[in-house]
Amino acid sequence: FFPVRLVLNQPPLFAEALRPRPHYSHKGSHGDVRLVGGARGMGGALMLAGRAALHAGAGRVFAGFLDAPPAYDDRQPELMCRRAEEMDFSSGVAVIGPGLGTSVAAAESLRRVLRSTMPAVLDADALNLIATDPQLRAVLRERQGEALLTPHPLEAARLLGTDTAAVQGDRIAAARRLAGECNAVVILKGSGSVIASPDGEAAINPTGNPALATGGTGDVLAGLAGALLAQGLTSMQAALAATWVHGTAADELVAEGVGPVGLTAGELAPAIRRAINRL
Ligand code: NPW
Ligand code: AMP
Ligand code: MG
Repeated sequence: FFPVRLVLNQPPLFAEALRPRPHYSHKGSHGDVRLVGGARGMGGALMLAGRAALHAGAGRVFAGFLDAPPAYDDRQPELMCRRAEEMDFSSGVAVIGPGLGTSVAAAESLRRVLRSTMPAVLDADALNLIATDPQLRAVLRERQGEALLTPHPLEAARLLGTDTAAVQGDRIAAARRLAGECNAVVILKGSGSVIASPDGEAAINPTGNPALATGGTGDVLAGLAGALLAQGLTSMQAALAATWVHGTAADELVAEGVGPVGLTAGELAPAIRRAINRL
């Protein structure tokens, strides 16, 4: 048994990767994020992820809906909405899972993303699909592009073939095992999120609070992580930065009286933007 690195997640680990924008940069310089999810009744998950990606600095954000797409998002018309089948996975960064559901069409979109070489954030139902389909899991293990998995404890348990209590009993071991088995960076979410890489490095995140224990905050994290990947961070840098910024946004909102009771996931996006611009 060899010692593996375990550190506290702090800005010096990732802040330098978020370099100042060159004066001559344009939207093409800051990356395309291609989101897939939003099955019937869960379109909001995709919009939350999309708003977070825009507020985290992505150049362009496309939202591919499993359900019929809206013509545009009234509260965030910068989002480009279309059907999941119409999404182009030849460039940019994919974020798949928020409100995706587990239909045959959802699995087909996931297969397309996994077979592409784009860096990809896999969240929510993308993880649930991988947990039940050994073929998809094999495609994930062997894929060329970088992958970042963002399970909450139950999603991690489904992937590991165990239960939530076992995952929570040793969160660091669970995150490391998942990273190794899937050959991907993992954020095991929850109080004190654990970030783990396939080579055994791990970090514990000190930011965040129970105001985040409400629907949609994980969808926000997925969009935020995708935007950081699109701006050139590696999957480990993006995981560290996204987790820290997401928690800091919630901590600052609580300090301002927006929570802990009643903070809504959609309110995180402007606070995420503030936290990133201060780094
Ligand atoms: P329990 O209750 O303890 O056994 P699911 P989901 C556990 C979309 N959404 N610590 C806990 O289990 C998502 O994107 C859409 C410990 C909890 O009950 C997905 O596609 C929204 N346990 C889909 O809905 C907004 C923890 O996991 C269970 C834990 C289903 O996703 C909401 C829930 O897991 C939502 O994001 C922790 N920190 N965190 C929208 N507006 O469209 C979670 N658990 O059954 O996988 O359901 O996460 O809600
Ligand atoms: P999800 O369950 O996918 O919606 O993700 C929930 C998000 O909120 C994750 O980023 C969790 O780490 C975060 N979160 C939930 N509960 C807490 C808590 N008690 N303390 C800190 N972060 C939390
Ligand atoms: Mg979630």
